[in-house]
Amino acid sequence: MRVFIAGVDGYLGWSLAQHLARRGHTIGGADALLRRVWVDEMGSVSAIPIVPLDERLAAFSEHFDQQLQFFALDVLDHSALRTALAEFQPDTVVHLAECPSAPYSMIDFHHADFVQRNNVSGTLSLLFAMRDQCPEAHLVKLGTMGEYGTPNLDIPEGFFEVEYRGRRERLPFPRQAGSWYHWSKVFDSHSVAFACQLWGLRATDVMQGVVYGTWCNPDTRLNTRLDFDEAFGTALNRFCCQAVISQPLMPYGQGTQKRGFLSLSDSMQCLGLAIDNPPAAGEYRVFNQLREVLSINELALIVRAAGERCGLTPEIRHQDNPRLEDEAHHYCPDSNHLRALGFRPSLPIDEVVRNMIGDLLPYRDRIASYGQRLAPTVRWRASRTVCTESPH
Ligand code: USQ
Repeated sequence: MRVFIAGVDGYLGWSLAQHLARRGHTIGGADALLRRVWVDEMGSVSAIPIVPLDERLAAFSEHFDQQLQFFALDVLDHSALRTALAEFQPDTVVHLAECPSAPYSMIDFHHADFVQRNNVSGTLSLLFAMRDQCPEAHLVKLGTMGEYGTPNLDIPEGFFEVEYRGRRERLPFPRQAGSWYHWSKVFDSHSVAFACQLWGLRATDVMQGVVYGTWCNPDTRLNTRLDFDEAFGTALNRFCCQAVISQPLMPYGQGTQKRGFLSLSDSMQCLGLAIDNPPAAGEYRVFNQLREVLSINELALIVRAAGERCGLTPEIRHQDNPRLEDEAHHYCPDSNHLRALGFRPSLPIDEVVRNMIGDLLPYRDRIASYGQRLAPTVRWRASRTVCTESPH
């Protein structure tokens, strides 16, 4: 298949391009390289160094026997996006070109506004461009498990049956997002569902849990980034970096809050399965994409044990929770659709964590020199600064 990855330079995008190329797909992609800019704005770097895009593309063609057709564009640039899709003629479009950070969206008005415009309008731009340039293509849209929040009910995959005043209906499961970022994904879900209904587009909306893991290759130009700053580092990636530089692992609050998790390679496997098994024209389907549910305390214990096996002595130190989130709650999401398509989780989490620590240890000094970026400063209820001017 011809797969167009919007956001091909990111943590998931760069890994996905390689995963799919290895499976015989022809890859094209677009990126405005904004993730590099945002992490820089947070005063941080990727723990695993990444090379400039032209070097990435050169390595890609050497290893995968194809040129990745790259379009330097922002998906908000609607006419550039239309031209790119017209030229590439994808069978599948994977939309990863969004700002993925809850804390970044909670900094102040400008960041909340930026994240929502970037994500919500970017998705609209892509939907209209697909309608006009490749209406048969399958959209794989990255959503988030965080759209659902933590309701006191089991979480189905997108829809549930409701009975109300004697009538029954299949409705979207309620969304109760916990950050301006997560709300942007909720709006996206509604836009994608509506575009399928309106124009007969076909889409898979992937409610992905928190991803962890490195993606390293002997040819380091193929490595994907791994962030650890408070905005772009996810919990387990941050804990591994903390372990490597002997900083305490930092569960927020009681650490009893639970999330769905999956490794980067399991995420690649799941996205590959969604791509290989497209829905019918007009169908909007939702996959909950996670491997297992764990509490943040369980994560910290896994990282501590893995660190000890690697000769480190990680300590766990709870931190006042900067977020507004339930710390004691029910959490039981369904995730049967991908398993029915053949998803078989790969390595267990403790093995992945040991491998991650091994991949990160050579960069210990690099991570340590940005170690102060691990401390949370963005607070959900009171911002760290009052910015009157937008950085964007
Ligand atoms: N947490 C800690 N300590 C840390 C960092 C996080 O205890 O040092 C806690 C948070 O309070 C939260 C949980 O870990 O309860 C997850 O936080 P996170 O920063 O790993 O993930 P989150 O902000 O939820 O966002 C990440 C990705 C986002 C994706 C989402 C999936 O950045 O793009 O949508 O995971 S989900 O969480 O299922 O919504």
